[in-house]
Amino acid sequence: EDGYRLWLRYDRVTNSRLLESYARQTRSIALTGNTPTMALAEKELLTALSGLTGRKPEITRQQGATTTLLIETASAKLSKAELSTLGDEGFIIKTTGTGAGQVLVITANTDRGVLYGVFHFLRLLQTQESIASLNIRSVPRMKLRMLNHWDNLDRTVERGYAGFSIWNWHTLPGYIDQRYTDYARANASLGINGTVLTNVNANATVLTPPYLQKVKALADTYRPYGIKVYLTARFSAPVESGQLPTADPLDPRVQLWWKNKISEIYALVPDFGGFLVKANSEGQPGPQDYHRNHAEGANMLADAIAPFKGIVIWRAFVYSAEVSDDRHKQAYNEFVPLDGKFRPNVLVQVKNGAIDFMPREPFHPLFGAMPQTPLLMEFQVTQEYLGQGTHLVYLAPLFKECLDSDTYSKGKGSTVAKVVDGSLQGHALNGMAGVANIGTDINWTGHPFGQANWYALGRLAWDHQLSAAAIAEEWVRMSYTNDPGFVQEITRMMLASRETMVQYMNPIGLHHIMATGHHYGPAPWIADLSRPEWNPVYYHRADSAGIGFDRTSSGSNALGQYHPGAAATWADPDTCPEEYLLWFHHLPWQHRMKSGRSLWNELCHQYNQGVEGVARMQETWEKAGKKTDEQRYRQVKMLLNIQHQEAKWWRDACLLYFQTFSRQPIPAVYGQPEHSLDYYKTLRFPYAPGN
Ligand code: BDP
Repeated sequence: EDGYRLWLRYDRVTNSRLLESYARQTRSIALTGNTPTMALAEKELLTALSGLTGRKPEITRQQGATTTLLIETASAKLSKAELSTLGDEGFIIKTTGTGAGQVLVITANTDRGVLYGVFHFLRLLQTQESIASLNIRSVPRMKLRMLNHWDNLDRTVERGYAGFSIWNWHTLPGYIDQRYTDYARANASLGINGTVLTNVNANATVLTPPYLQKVKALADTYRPYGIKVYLTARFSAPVESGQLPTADPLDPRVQLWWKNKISEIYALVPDFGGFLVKANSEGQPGPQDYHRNHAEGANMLADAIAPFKGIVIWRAFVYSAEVSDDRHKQAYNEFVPLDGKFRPNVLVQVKNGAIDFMPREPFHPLFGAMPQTPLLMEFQVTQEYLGQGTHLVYLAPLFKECLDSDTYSKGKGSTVAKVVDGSLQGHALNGMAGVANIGTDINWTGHPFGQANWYALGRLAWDHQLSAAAIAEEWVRMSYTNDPGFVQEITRMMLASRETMVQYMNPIGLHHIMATGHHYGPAPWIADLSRPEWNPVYYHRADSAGIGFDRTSSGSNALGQYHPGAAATWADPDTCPEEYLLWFHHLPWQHRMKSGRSLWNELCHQYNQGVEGVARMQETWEKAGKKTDEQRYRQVKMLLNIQHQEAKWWRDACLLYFQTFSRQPIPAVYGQPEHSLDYYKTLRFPYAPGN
């Protein structure tokens, strides 16, 4: 078990009663339609059922008297009314007829919908559900369900911890690696329907004719899986590859250049999805270089791509050198005034929080604050600030926490999920993206449990109402075993893992105290970087009086960017949930916490809880892990050892450093630091990955 098969392992069903029922229901399959997508559905069924039941199913083109499973688009077995609610991606799996005439039908309005239905059906078998009498209707809650790859053309991956980019641009378009199709298949199994192939820190080379041939080869490969290809557009491309003197979006030569470029792309890739743009952020070029705003930049591209039905996804992660008093406020300040100014084919892509994919952040204040603009959610699946490649951290609880947060923008219940699925403001264009954690490692994601985060992102983009627990359980059953004890223990371990990580890295609302550049490990002491907001000290603000960032009206007033319904409880340290306390408040070391402990003692407590949490994960894995294969058992065991060491490192380095301000002892009940603060300060990792 090297992990390559992901959650599509299709090993033999061990429960004999279910095995028999599955074999009976799939004995005679009729699959009509001969599109490439239907061929994929057929192939998947053959592979899966051969594995799951041990018998190669018979698949015919026409329904006959003996058909037990019917797979077709717009099946006449269902009423027009039933089909009409499915859109072009939803599906129905329904038991029809009775007795000998009983047939299970998988249908949808399109072959893509059918493929999704087939994967759902196979998931039922993989997770040992009864299929005796089914009536399932599933329609994705979001239109754009995307992966963003921060992959460079030289195959390095920004913030990638699983090897190199899966795309070998050098051997494209001639060579289509098996991985390209396996990747598409895994995504299709989750309903992911878009992929941005290139890094947001973009390279204009991808827009040159030879590279567009390579893009075409990938788009052709992905099309049958229902996956559209997108590219990042470097805003200065007209200068770099078009030899124009300017990239000013209002300059007619620039507009013409993009128009021609876009026509060139669509001639090769008729269903090209569109562009993702990072502009005027962290040194990337953008419209502000020409004194134009984000809307003017986005609209120029949007106008050029509109005739082809393409879209522009413009990122709100703006982060320029001229920061205000609080980086937290920058995106809101720049984007809210532009609400209503974007073309209809523009979405603004917003990270879940205002700082940057921290272990815990309150939701981004832009959600709910731009009612006229579709906002696309951006989560980070790759674990840049979340333990990178070595920590077991299941991210669905983080995703859910954000999606379930209430923006109050249209009254109570205006959740972030309703903003991004378009239902709150009636946006037909809507969606969710995850920064991918995929690379050339044999198991795709480096850490075997990293796969669960890819899985969770896809499942939540399809249906954000699924619970983190349900998704974890599915994944465990499919990726490991249906053994009830194993499923229960490992699901529990996964669900607790995110909180544990928060505790040993960034408890009580602390944030951005990791090392500079590679972001690996703790370095809350860093204070000498040229831009203030690059320094951890900017974020924790520890001093002899206390610790935390005052974002109330007496401080930066970032709180003022939230609807009062959300902000009111955060504004008062007595009502603010303690998980956000130091995010919004600077409090004295003696501040009394709900536990009765002082803030300092609570900090010690939380860091220790985090370390103990990892020790519990080790115990769980030790017991339950024996029920799995040797290879992954050993891998996860070693990784948990590293995680435990690193949790202690975080605890000790942070507490020793904060102690220089609190001037109080670490209570004896807790683990004491193994080394001095100076030791931790001198640690260097010149080849830490991902930057
Ligand atoms: C930060 C990463 C950086 C990305 C940036 C972004 O450290 O590598 O380029 O986000 O999202 O988290 O643009």
